[in-house]
Amino acid sequence: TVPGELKWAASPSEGGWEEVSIMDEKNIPIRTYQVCNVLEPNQNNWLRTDWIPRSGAQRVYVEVKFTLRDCNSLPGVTGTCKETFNLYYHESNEDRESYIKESSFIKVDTVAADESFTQVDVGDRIMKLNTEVRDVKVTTRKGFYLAFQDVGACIALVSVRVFYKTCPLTIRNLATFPDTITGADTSSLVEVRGSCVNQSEEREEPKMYCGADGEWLVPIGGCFCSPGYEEKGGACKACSAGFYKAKSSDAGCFKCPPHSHSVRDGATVCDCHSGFFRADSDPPSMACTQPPSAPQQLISVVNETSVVLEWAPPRRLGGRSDTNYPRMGSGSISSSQLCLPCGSDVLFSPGQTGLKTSRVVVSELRAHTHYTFIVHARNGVSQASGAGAAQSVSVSVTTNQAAPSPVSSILAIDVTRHSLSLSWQQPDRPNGVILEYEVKFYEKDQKERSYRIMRTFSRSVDVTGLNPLTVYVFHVRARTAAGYGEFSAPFEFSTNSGIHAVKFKIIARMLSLVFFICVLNLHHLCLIRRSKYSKTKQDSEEEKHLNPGVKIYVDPFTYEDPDQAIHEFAKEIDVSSIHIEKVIGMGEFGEVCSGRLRVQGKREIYVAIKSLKAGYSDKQRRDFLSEASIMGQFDHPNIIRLEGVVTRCKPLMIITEYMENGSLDAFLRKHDGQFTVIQLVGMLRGIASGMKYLSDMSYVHRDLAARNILVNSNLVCKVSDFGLSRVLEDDPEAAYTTRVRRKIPIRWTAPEAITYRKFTTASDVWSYGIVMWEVVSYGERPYWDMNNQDVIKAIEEGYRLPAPMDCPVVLHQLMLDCWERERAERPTFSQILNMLDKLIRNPGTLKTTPEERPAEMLLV
Ligand code: ACK
Repeated sequence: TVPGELKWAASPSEGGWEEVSIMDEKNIPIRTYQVCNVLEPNQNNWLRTDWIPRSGAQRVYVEVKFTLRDCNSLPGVTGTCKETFNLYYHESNEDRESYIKESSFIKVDTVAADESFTQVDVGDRIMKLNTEVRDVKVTTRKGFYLAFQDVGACIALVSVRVFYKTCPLTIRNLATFPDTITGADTSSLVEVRGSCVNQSEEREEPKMYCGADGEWLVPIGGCFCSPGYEEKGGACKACSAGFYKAKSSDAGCFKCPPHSHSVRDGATVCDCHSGFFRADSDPPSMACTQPPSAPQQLISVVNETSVVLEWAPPRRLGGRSDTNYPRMGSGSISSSQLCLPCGSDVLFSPGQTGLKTSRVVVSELRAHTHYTFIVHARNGVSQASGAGAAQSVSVSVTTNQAAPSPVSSILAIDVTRHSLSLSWQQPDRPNGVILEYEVKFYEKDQKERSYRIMRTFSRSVDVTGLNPLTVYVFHVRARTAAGYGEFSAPFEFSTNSGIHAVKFKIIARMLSLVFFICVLNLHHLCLIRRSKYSKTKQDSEEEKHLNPGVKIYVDPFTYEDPDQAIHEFAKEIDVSSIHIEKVIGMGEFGEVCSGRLRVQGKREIYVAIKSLKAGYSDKQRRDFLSEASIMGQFDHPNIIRLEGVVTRCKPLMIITEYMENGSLDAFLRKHDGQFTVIQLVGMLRGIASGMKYLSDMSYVHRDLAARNILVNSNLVCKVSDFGLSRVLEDDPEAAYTTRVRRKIPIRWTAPEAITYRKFTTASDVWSYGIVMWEVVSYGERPYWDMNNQDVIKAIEEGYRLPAPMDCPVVLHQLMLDCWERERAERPTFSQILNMLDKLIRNPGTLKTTPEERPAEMLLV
């Protein structure tokens, strides 16, 4: 198409390639380059094109059209005539290179003619045109030159076309892929990322590959039309009015659901008609709905201090199924005619909020009080609609008179051989003025077959004329104008043998003195923190009085003959009076069974029987019986009682009172969360009382833990598991410490006992603190699954167990006091007992739980 001369560089410039105009078959003049030196040998004629920019292409195609004479048709050319030419290329950034060495060119191919002709017969307009295409990789420079080398042929170059291939712009899966130049190699695939068409968003990265021949391959991923748009003919078009599309993944536009509309194109959600609403959680496909009308026919039935409320569901549910009664509003009217909230002690069953049913029992209301109850109906759109009072209904009632609630705990403040002095707190809900208390009691062994009743106006009573060393069961109930309330749960107390009568009297006197001082100096005592466990005047006075009469525990191992010790402290029982019933566990020395014991002249009682398995050594026999020798020296309601031993025949047995609820840790785990704080404190009080008794006798337990406390059917806790060598040998919790080859129950043991075996009553107090934690956490394992070494390290670094869930602050503080590093700083069991009694007398102090409990252990 070039109008003038192409002026490609030819070498030699004369006698080689020449630019010649000829007529093509349609008689149109065309330009050609020709060479035809077939008669001369050693031809080397070069023709070079102008510089061709590659324009980003990596592989170019060269299409050559040419004619070529058949050597056979030319006479006298044998040996010199050729029928091929060579195609070369040279890459270059220079667009006007004047001279390029022949050796700089790289050969593409030797090109031969598919068709040759014998005669040039332009007059007949017959031309046999050859078309040959070759491709070549050009990646190193901005462009290239092509060259044609003739070595003695008769050729006319008619056209040279140079091109590259692209995969053309296309849209696939709502993604546009641009016009893309193919790769450098014939096998190469060019990875191309598509871009989402207008009003669409990526579903998964859109990708395709451009193949070497300009074909798109393997489409992956694609796009979705955006909310409010749907696909039409490869593009995204807006939803028309009355339709919506909420999510890009939705298949298309949907008609607006009932009670809603869309006025503009491209709606993503339809608006609710006026008076209709949609809850936040309602899907856009859901019809718009309305709040419910008020509940209907609210009726109330008063039963003493309870009210049963019942109502019918609202007439209109608003097209929804999630109507509920979110909160029972309620208030009581006091004498001042002001409506006050009910308070947290009123019970709503099944609940006060989020009710699905239409019946509620409200109990624990005050007697003779006017109450108003409001029942609200709500559904998912109540909040959105802003509707309030229209959806509620109320009723007013007045409660009746009611009997007082039961007395929650009874304390023995003085115990003698023949009498017990008891005291108790007013019931939590007196429901009126208490006119008198009735005390019912009986010997435990007699059950309720014969009992006595005493009445008193005060909250204490002296019960006299009792048998010594006998367990009595007490129940107390209160009377108001509305009649008697229910009896309290049973509380057991034992008269003593007389030996400790003096001591009990003194303790009682001390307790009342302490109580009197407490009342007088309550505000003063509140200020005392750390110093509260320092020895008070009363304590030292108590010691002065008590010490002379206190029995001291005798170590059975000081006896040369162990049998002498056993017969001094334990009663020999005739095996025929024991009736074994079943095996209840395994001890270190053999089975533990339950059974009955009938001693002449006494009633049959339930007992636990520990036996020594056959094949024992002398040492095992002595260790086994040492427990009985120790236990036999104790006589306290919170220490497991020894009934006797069988040593005269085999197997050897130790008979103790039977504790129906087994060990405390397992018992608490079984009844997780089922006790009131007062009941838990009651258990702790029992253990503290038993431990005080042991410490008064100078006995150091060394293995105080919930697993070594037994519980009877009245929830009375008793300290068990005595012994010396066995104390730490048979406890599965006991581990060897690194410094001493002795087993120690690490998690329960005070640091000084772990480090240098300093076992004292103060180390028992540390263990008692751990027992407190076990009790309040219902048998949780202290320090959870930390290993023993980490526990020792943590304690050394000052960490202490945090308050268990719902643990009153005072109880946790008491635990922390038990875990004072300095053992002299820890409270005595006597002080612990006093503290717990005080808490039981003032249950209000047990209600306070900290605002936020730390999740981690405390640093003290
Ligand atoms: O957890 P438990 O039920 O309580 O299982 C152990 C088992 O025997 C092995 O010591 C139980 N046990 C021990 N002494 C008594 C007892 N005096 N009354 C009832 N159970 C007892 C203990």
